[in-house]
Amino acid sequence: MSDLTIAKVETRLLDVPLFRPHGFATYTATAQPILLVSVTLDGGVTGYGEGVVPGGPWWGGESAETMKVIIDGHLAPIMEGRQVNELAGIMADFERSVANMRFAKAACDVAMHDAWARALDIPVRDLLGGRVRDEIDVTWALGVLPLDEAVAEIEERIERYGHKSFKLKMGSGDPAVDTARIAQLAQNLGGKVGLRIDVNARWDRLTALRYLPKLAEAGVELFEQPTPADDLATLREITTRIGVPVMADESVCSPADALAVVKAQAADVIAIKTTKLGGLQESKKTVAIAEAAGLACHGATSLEGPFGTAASIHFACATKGISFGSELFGPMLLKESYTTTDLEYGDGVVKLPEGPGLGLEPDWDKINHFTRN
Ligand code: MUC
Ligand code: MG
Repeated sequence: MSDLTIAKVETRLLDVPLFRPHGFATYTATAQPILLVSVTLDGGVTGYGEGVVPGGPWWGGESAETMKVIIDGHLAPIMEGRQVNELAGIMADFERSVANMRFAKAACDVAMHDAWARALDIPVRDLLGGRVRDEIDVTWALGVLPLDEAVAEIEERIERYGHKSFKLKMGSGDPAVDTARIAQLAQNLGGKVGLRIDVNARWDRLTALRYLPKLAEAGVELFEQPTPADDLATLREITTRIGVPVMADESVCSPADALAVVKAQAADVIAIKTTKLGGLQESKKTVAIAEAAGLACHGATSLEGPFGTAASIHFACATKGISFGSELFGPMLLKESYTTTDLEYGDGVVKLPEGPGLGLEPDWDKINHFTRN
């Protein structure tokens, strides 16, 4: 077995254009900043992770730039010189030295899983408990778009990739106008596909209680984080009063947050982003808590590129509790990717990439092209 000593940790900022702008509640992304983290072992093997947030610091406060500072200055020195199969010990040492910063820790956690699995010549899924599934449903997300553009994109995505459900971003404009747009879209689609909404925590209680029932009437099948993360009482009120399943996203950024949501009976589904939760091990703990309480978990995305998305696919393919499909579409939103092979999307699913580690190899020409000077 090759030497598992971590020889060096490197980071580089990439700016990867999207094929179209992606409008969130308070930010519109036209490119995705991605911090590519490389962990190289003495044995010569290199593993990759991605420091990614959905577009920028509006979502949770971290950004690719803050992650570079934290990893270069504080997390890399903890990793270098250690054995990569001390991963749990390294992650514990992260906690002693750096509070929070879970997106940054997740990038390191994934890169170490990739390096370790490659050194053992096994897929990352085997380090996470082994095979549960080989593919997972993929919901496609539309940013805030005018009705006709939304219908056209949905029809095109159904045709090309067979998506069976779609997530629609809300929260950026007048709630009445936003709600009418989504209700009309639901009517135009006539139940052909599932429609979900994500307000990214930007509606207050009264707005949510006023407009979510209209979206329920229109047939929306899931409300993702309609109201602020810390207000679990309102999330519970929405969950119990309106009857449409509620998914907690911003409310759950750690296993402890998941326990709080369970105790408050505040949601039916938890969005499992391996990024916001601080990596694959922390995500396993979070799913275990949700599963024990009968909550479903969804393989969620922070719009990662290929390496980060592959890590979440390996996670979902090794975790029975990811029982509510996924939205692991990140690489499809990029105008171009930066690995020598692409993840395989089709018939509404994405497949687990074959091969050791994450199953993808870097395309250094593309990476150099996207690297920020
Ligand atoms: C989020 O909050 O869900 C996931 C898909 C999308 O369009 O936004 C991200 C972040
Ligand atoms: Mg969300």
